[in-house]
Amino acid sequence: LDSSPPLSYDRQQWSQGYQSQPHEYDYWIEDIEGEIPQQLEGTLLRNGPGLLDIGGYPIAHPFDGDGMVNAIAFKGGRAHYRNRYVRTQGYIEEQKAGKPLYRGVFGTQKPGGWFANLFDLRLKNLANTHIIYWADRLLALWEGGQPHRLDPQTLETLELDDLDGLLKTGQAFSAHPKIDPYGDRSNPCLVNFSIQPGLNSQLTIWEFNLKGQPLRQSTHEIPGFCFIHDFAITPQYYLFLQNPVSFNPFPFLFGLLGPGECIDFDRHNVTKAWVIPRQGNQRMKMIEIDSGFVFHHVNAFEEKNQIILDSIGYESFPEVEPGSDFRYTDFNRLAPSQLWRFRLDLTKKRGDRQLLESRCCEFPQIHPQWVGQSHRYVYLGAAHQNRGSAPLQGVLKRDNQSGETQFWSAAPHGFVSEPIFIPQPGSDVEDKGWIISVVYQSQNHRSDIIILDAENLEQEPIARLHLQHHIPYGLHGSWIPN
Ligand code: 3ON
Ligand code: FE
Repeated sequence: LDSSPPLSYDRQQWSQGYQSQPHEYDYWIEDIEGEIPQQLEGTLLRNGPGLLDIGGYPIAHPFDGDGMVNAIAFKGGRAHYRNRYVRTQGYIEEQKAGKPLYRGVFGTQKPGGWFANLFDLRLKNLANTHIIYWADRLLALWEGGQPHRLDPQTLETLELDDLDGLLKTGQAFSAHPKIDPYGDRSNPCLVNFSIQPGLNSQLTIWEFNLKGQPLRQSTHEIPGFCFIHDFAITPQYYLFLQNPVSFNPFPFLFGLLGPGECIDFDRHNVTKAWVIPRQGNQRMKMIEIDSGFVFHHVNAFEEKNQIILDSIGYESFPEVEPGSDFRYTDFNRLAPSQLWRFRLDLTKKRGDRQLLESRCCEFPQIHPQWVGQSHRYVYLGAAHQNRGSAPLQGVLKRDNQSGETQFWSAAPHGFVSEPIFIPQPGSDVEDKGWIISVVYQSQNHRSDIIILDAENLEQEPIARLHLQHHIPYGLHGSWIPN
């Protein structure tokens, strides 16, 4: 007997959100329900795969899609929409050729079978994962290569940026930089890393001041292969989880699989948490924990001799089955991603874990002033049902003090993106502000920008901005205040 509740979504409707959006738009949004708060002034920038096919050839995985940047600018109660493709070398060449010319990390192959892909180890820098604005530079990020710098007004692609010579040609710059609100003598600083994977992996970490000048740089040798998508910071430490995975390069070399498909989860091994001091000559510490697989962290903070780390954990690496089509994902066969809390004891060098929230969730966000500090609230994209794995259809807010949650849902036809928290100007209350999310509305194949009251998440949206078209499911974004 199947006792599970009826699905809160239709799989066919969900998969329509993965249709390409080849057009580039530039218009004032006219179709608005509710009112845009006058105090909401700034630009929401979002990145994500915009093309799910190249000249009609379907790509194998959404993470292989060309980066399309969206800018929604709010001013005086009005909103303007613009999207532009990042003119990466691969995008330009492939659009001209009308077919894939590069292999993707997650399994996209050039047409012509394994022979056409044999020993072609070039990867396309997709610039599709995140977009940040720091020290007058607008950067589209992809963790396998250098950032692309864009024009902040027009979103035109300017150049592959080596950050004033800091990055070597092709060197990675992760897609998950952190802003430490007080890191540079009480001023904000940007912290990011680069991984060069191998039998031993090289980890480089940088900190930049408000002018974009490097404050610190350090390099660390991590034993074994690393696939590290995100990290966390506290005032004293950088934190990296080395997931228990191994890498077998041969199917990639021989033209059979993308490198991301050559990663195997090793369920008999544990995760290594690397705790690296930001300053001084203390050595890095390694603490073993049982975490499953982690892409994203919520935040970390110090508590006496412990570090608390909140992360989204999967029971194992969500491996892509070769030959399977992501458009027909059977969510019932996937393990849900859930909110976990890890306690790393620095004196006993031990770690334990606690499940904070069992509902399937991803894309965690907090108030930016609480990065590295004990945060009370976390916002997440979450499934409508509180059990099992499912697409993200709502926004979940969790109060870590009381354990209470609030949930706003776009089900059954809507599918949400990463919820971005925007602090209300002049307030230092942790949940005073707005949540903005892009919601794909499958019933009319268009996207809405919704503005929620972060304090009272379950109320009707303050405003719902109807776009003239859809935005394919995206990855990460930033809020840039005016
Ligand atoms: O040997 C290395 C292996 C490897 C995998 C070489 C490498 C550095 C080129 C590499 C590349 C990794 C890359 C480029 C990873 C890119 C990841 C990416 C674009 C996105 C990751 C997203 C993660 C999550 C959890 C997304 C969730 C989405 C939803 C819940 C649904 O909408
Ligand atoms: Fe990410």
